[in-house]
Amino acid sequence: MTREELTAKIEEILEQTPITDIHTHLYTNDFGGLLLWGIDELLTYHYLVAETLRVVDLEPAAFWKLDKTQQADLVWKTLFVDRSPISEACRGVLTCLAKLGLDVESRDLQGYREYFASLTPEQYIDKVLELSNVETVVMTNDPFDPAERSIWEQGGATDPRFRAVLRLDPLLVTTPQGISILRELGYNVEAGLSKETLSEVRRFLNDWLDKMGALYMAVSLPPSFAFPANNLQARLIEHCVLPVSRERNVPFAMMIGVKKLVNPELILAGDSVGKSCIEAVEYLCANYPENKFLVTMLARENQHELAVAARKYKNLMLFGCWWFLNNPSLIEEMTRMRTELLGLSYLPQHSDARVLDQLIYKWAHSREIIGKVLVDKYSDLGRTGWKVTEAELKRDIEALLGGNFWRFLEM
Ligand code: FIX
Ligand code: ZN
Repeated sequence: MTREELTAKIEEILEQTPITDIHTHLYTNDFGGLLLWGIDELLTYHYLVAETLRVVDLEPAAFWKLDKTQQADLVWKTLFVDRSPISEACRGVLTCLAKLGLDVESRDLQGYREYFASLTPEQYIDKVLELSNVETVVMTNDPFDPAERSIWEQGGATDPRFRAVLRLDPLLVTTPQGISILRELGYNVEAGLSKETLSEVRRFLNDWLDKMGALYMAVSLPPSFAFPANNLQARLIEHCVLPVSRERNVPFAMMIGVKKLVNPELILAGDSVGKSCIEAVEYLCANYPENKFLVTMLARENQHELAVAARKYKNLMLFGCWWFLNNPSLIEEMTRMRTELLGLSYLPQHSDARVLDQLIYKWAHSREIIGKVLVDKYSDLGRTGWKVTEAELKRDIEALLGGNFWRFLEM
């Protein structure tokens, strides 16, 4: 194959291969208003709120007093009209509109709103999954949130295209609050983490893994995350999460490196990033070989050592270009490095979509970059005389876009 033929074939296969998006903040329509979609939600995504509040003459508190439409109007004027929408999060909004067949050149925000108003959530879910070719949307589900919990207690997610994840931040990061909620839910727990409490926490994990049919357990951890450690978090991980994870053969996902609320006024947009300690990941993978760990780290500085760690432990599956890394320059850098170090045994991307429409742009942008890297890598292969077949390209790309995840779950 010539480079041009290889490029066309790789791009075609990337487009045609259905994706499993292993980490999102999306919901099925069963969850009502928790499922965010449409232009006003796209424009008020916390990435764009941060970019707006950097340049607009308005205090965050005043911004939050605006209603959703007013917030979206301000973001649109500030980032799209008064300035060119050149950031990745701005461009993403326009990619969504373009892929939906709307006239981006018109800059007609009202017209865009009328389009979305003409759709039902069910219609739009079908449209977005078709346009993005995302076959499975893996959610982030929080039983500590009363609004979400009540939906699960009435039957939960009923759309098989969406799968659940048991998210544990209130228990593992803000432990006192998590323990008090478990007590309210009828679990016999107390702050001191007695043997009885640890047993009851395991019962809670099993109850909710069952209720949700969750694919894995997950937590977001600060740069200071250490393991082993003499603290509540380590005790709960060691005596509750890891045993249940092992017994049920479900991975434990650690998303490491978030500095929460460095600017609290920005609320969701107020989190930042810090370099984390790879030794905690290495210790867990080495000392709990029967456990499986999905890991993504938020600092660019952690990416090389995480990829090297993945070479050492088959029970470590690294995934995604998370949050502040989900930008073309860093996605390309990370995907090249990971392919060179790990071949095809990793998961290059997840969307982290909070707004349904974002599946369209986050995957369109990532496919383009992953394709660029793969063309170079298979071209390098070709120069040795190795001729990769179309079937092999399909096999390899299927692995990267989700197959590795499902096989890791089965491992
Ligand atoms: O902890 C997480 O799942 C993070 O992805 C979110 O808290 C974060 O706000 C986000 O959506 C980043 O893309
Ligand atoms: Zn997330």
